[in-house]
Amino acid sequence: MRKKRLKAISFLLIATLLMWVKTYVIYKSSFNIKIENFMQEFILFINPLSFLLFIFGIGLFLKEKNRNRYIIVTSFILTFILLANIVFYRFYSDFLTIPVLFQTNNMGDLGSSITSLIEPVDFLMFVDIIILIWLYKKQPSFRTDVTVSRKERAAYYLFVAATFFFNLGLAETERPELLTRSFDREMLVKNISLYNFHIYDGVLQSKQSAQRALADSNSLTEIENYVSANQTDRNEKTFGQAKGRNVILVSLESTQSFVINEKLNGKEITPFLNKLIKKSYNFTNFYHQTGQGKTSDSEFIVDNSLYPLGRGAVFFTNPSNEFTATPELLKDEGYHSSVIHANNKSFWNRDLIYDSFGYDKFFDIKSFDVNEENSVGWGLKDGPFFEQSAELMKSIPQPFYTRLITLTNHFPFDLDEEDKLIDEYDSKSKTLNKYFPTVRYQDEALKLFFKKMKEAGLYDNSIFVLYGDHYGISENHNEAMGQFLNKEITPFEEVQLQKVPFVVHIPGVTDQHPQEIDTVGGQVDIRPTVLNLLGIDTSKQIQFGHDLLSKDTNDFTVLRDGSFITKDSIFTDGVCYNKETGEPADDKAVCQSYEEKAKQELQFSDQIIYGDLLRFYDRNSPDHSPSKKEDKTELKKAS
Ligand code: GP9
Ligand code: MN
Repeated sequence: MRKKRLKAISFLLIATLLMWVKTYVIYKSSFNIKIENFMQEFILFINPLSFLLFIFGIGLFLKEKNRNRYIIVTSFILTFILLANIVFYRFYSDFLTIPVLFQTNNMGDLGSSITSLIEPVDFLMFVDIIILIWLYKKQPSFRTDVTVSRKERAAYYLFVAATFFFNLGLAETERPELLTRSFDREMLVKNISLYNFHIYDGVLQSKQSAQRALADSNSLTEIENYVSANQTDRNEKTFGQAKGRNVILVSLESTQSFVINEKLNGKEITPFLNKLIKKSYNFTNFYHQTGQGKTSDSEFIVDNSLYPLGRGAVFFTNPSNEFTATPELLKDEGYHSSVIHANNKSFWNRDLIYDSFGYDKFFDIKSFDVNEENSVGWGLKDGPFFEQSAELMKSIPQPFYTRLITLTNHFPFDLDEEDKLIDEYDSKSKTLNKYFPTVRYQDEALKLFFKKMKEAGLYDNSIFVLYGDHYGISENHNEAMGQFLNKEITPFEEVQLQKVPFVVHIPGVTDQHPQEIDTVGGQVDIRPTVLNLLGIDTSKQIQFGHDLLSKDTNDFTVLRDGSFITKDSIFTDGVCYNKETGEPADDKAVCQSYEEKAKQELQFSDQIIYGDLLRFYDRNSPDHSPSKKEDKTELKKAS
């Protein structure tokens, strides 16, 4: 009896086993998946199983005769998907995604060389299918032609589900928030398999396409009206103050404002920054506005002056949207644009979205000399990163706009002994304790960077824009944070802790006339503030930011969770606080007028992203005519 049952699925199990082994062999031989410990290797090994059992198991619903054919055809299709990924990987060292398949220019590059990318050994991939066909034809005893009952099918799929959740559970412990936060393709393949990654990608894609399909040019009218009604006048005194200079933005990893001008055991945590802000425009009421996309969200905000999404990372959900990012605006002024970051180019999908933003160049990990000695935690240490970046920057055509993204001050804040310039803090939170030495290290690296910029002759003709990308210490560490700051971390304080540094240093200008600016602002304001300093008018842009140097101040910023900050109040979790006392406000009206505005802005921004609405906006045509823009998109597609 049992033998008969097993016989019912023997062909299916053989096919699964062959495909499982094949997938693992391909993982190891054709892709460059970094494995750091045994658990990761184990997850990689088991991850194809649940999907393969699932897909082959569909055969159990088919008539006996068709079942075997289905299994062979499925093996063939899966092999083809593997092969497509292998070939694509050879060219791009990346996995296939649906947007990539439709990126005609990418595929164009690949199309011509596709034959040269296929190697003779690839045909070995079909060996297991030949075995399957041989078994099917010559070994009837292996054929699956016994009827399977409903109960048996249910039991089978229960097992499949158990396998899947076992895999996902392990993956989640190895990489928390894998599906919602960490969107690196390599990470997904490593944890949930190449097959499930494609399904995941497909779900993202269809969700997004539906919203895009429903949008038309009218969807933008209301937003356009809102944006132009909310303009602030520019400050004529600062407008153009840095005209024609190189723009060097530095994203300070996980750096919050509370470390600035603060000491630990009598030692400054950021001695260099503390000095620099005295020779700069220093914005003291400035907040990060990131969501789950963390660093990538901050990049999105800074380059577009739009809000990130409430769920997921724009970098992953909408990489092929039409954007009017800063590189595109600066191109009109003759600027070269680049990003410098020592990580895999596909991390956060950067390689794809930077193309959409119009970047000329991405100096990724391949541009750097990275080895055991100069790495810690997430990779290349900030010191050597800045040093090597300075070298790279010498070769960029001027004027340039470049964004450098630091890495060392990243959770779990690991640091080599020799780089620890201050003590760890002493509290119950290991995370907070370790945070201070890495912030201190980053500060030292910044000092080195400025020195190198001077040596490279790039200091005087540049403008330096430094900002914190997002929080480093989450609310899970409130108790320890309270101990450090010597106050209880209430929801009101929690919002205040979302403040990050924003410093604009203009050699020859701000060192003569530094200024502390307490206007309430957020990352969306970076672009209009910086571009106005360059003397570039952004009032025609669809953007939510304002020039924080403007006299006609706005004093309002909304965080991605809907909390907002104004001159006098803070609104969070439905409570309106008086900024001065930190107590719930007696007069709710101080928040009420802003509540609608906060919701509205986030909603408008979401609509722009999900609907890909900027494809209907032509900043260069006098009436921003949507129809012309549509033509432009069509033209682009056709060429
Ligand atoms: C990775 C780095 C960190 O390249 O930017 O990303 P995060 O985890 O901070 O979003
Ligand atoms: Mn970050």
